[in-house]
Amino acid sequence: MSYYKIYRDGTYIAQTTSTSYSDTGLAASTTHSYQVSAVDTSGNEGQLSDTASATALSDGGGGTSDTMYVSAIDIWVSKSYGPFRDISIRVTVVDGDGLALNGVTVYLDLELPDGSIVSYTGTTDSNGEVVFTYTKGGTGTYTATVTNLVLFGYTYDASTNIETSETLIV
Ligand SMILES: [Ca+2]
Repeated sequence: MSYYKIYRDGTYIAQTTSTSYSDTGLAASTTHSYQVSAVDTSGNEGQLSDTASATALSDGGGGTSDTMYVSAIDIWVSKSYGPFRDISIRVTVVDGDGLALNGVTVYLDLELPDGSIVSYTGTTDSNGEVVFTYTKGGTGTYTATVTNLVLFGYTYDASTNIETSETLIV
């Protein structure tokens, strides 16, 4: 095997030696069918694969406004009762233009004083914020770390995070 030929809607568009391919420059929200064939080192092309279909991103994708990142993590004691503490964590997510992003699924790990991890998943509101609360905690060190952000049409660019984790000593 030497390379692959890629067909969109029955028309040859590209060749690649990679096992993955990203198509660009498509009209927003259009659906296309794709097939591949393998070409051997003698130039003989094999049979076309079964058809796979894909839909272009609604906004075309790829621009700087289609990225998102964590603009803030805040962690505090939201309640004290006897030996117990409730620990709250607020995560704020913005898009590439710095505007609050609604509907982002936020994945967060909270490391407890005993070193164990509690994982949370939540969705941001219209202020780009989601609050998680760990109840009946003891004293010690709590560290909250955002592990992923997911929203259709957006790419999580962790390299632009203002904060990725925050620690509170209770
Ligand atoms: Ca902070």
